[in-house]
Amino acid sequence: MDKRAWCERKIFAKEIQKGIVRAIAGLGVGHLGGALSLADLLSVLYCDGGALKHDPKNPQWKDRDWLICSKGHAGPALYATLALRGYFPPEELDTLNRPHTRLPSHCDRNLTVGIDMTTGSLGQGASTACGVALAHKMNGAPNTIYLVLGDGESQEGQVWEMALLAAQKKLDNMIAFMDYNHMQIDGATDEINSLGDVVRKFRAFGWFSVEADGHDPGALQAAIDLAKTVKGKPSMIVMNTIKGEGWSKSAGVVGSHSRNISKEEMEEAYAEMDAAIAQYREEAK
Ligand SMILES: Cc1ncc(C[n+]2csc(CCOP(=O)(O)OP(=O)(O)O)c2C)c(N)n1
Ligand SMILES: [Mg+2]
Repeated sequence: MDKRAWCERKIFAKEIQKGIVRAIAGLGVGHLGGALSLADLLSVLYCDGGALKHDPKNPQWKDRDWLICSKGHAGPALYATLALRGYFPPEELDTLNRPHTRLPSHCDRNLTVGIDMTTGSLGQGASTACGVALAHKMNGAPNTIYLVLGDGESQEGQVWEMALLAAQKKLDNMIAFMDYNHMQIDGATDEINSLGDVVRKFRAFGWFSVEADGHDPGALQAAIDLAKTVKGKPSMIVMNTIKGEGWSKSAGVVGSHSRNISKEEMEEAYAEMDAAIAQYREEAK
């Protein structure tokens, strides 16, 4: 990926992060950390010319790729992304989790245009993604099914049941990402129930599996390109990320999982994100 494309993706990721902060500050509280850590991936997938095939004007396009965010508490990250791509007006971010909103805190395919699967009960989205990928494969359909898992989420037995079946069914139309931010709701994943060498574990389950820096758009795109060349196996891209990345008060902080954001803090976070955008604009020249 050339420098310009890399910077464009970083800028789009920062815009996503600003949308996340806007939505959560609007309500006053929300799942910040695990939303911010996904911004670079969502940028690589959804930016103009990104990896995920979609059409904001035709969200139900049958040849589109799917994104199933099994860690459904990261809903604000998807909403910020979809708003930037014109699925709905950015002002709607201010309705996050309020009565009658179309943007509940956890993803709901029946409420939000552009959301492909209802998620929030950790582990379930893994199974639904596997089912959706299997159905598309049986139909010989061209779609890629992208799945996003959390690292804490991957302590769920359901994830490993899915891993068995996806390999058995040779689901090479499924590319999964683990947002390996090393933190779950109330502590470090390694201290609570370590995943160990998760790349090797997925390989042992019959998957193609690689690590990538989850904050480097070039590394993410290269891993996706590689996964797309794999035949007869599902792919797992383990993204090394920082929970709460993008704002000095939340980066690497366990308490960023779900936290309050005041209007003053929103401005602080915006200032850091705007400074990063200015720097990437400079680098892109
Ligand atoms: C089955 C289930 N158990 C518990 C929860 C409550 N819960 C929501 S988020 C979370 C922590 C998830 O950690 P991780 O997957 O690492 O997410 P991230 O760090 O990306 O926010 C928990 C325990 C849930 N949503 N579903
Ligand atoms: Mg985590």
